[in-house]
Amino acid sequence: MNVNLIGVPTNHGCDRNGAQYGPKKLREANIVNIMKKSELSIYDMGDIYVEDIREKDKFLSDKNIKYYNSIYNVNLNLAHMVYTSLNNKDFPIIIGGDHSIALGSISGASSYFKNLGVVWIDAHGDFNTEVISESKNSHGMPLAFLCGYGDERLVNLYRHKTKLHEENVFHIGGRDIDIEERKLLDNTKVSMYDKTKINKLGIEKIIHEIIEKCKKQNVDAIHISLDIDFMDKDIVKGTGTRVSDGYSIEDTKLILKELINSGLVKSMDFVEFNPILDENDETLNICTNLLEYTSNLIKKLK
Ligand code: 5AB
Ligand code: MN
Ligand code: MN
Ligand code: MN
Repeated sequence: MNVNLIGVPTNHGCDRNGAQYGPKKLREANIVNIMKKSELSIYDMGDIYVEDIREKDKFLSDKNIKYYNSIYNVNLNLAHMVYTSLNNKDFPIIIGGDHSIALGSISGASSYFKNLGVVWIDAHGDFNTEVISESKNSHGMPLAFLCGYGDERLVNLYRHKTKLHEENVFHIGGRDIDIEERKLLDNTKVSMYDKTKINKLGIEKIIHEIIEKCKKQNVDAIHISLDIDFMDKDIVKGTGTRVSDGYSIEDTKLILKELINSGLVKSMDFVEFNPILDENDETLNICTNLLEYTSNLIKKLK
């Protein structure tokens, strides 16, 4: 199996300096060679091009979304890159950048697979539309667009259709969801595994339940979208929207292990690392450790 690393150096979805340096920082920390230790073939496909835009121009598009044109273009190119990688029978790992890029990666994956499942691991819902979002930051919106809510051009990005069936979407770790966002989510068939459910069932059981549902619903592949703010705010200093009462590195690894060992996972996002906010490379080391762990899991599949 070949893994394709795809960098997406953008902070246009979070409007906060630093997230755009995630791919560069990880490469400088030798991420490619670290992942190669697993004896997987890792190909660094480089970065998706992200335009330089002055802050004062962020609302230039007259849309209710900051840096709209850049968000559109980056995600469109990323969608094609991910589609091409999957079409080549490779495993794309998309390195952010903020979480707005999951719109592109999942648009690509859902164009390649007939019935894609998504596991969204995140402290936030990422289910705002441009209408209900207070921040107008699109990293809080991608899952809504992918389920067919919000800006028409983004909903129809890459292929003219809604990308995901709600019953194939599984959200884990949500603990900071906006009021209107919550109302919207409550009217969907998205499965939410929050603190109460996680405490009651435990992570292993939850993942088994997700995999069973995916199989029953004839899901042909799972995409993991991992926002590192799933972990507790004291663990990951190097991310822009930290939330307390979160999860550990071990919890994150357990999710990755149970999901990837199912053999259903075919692509993954790794997002929201912000090197500027990091302290003593602590979050950098967590990221390299999690990515190394992921490569070892993928390697063992063969
Ligand atoms: B992240 C907030 N809900 O919409 C918003 O980190 C935060 O990709 C979004 O999960 C956080 O601005 C987006 C308040
Ligand atoms: Mn997110
Ligand atoms: Mn988040
Ligand atoms: Mn964030």
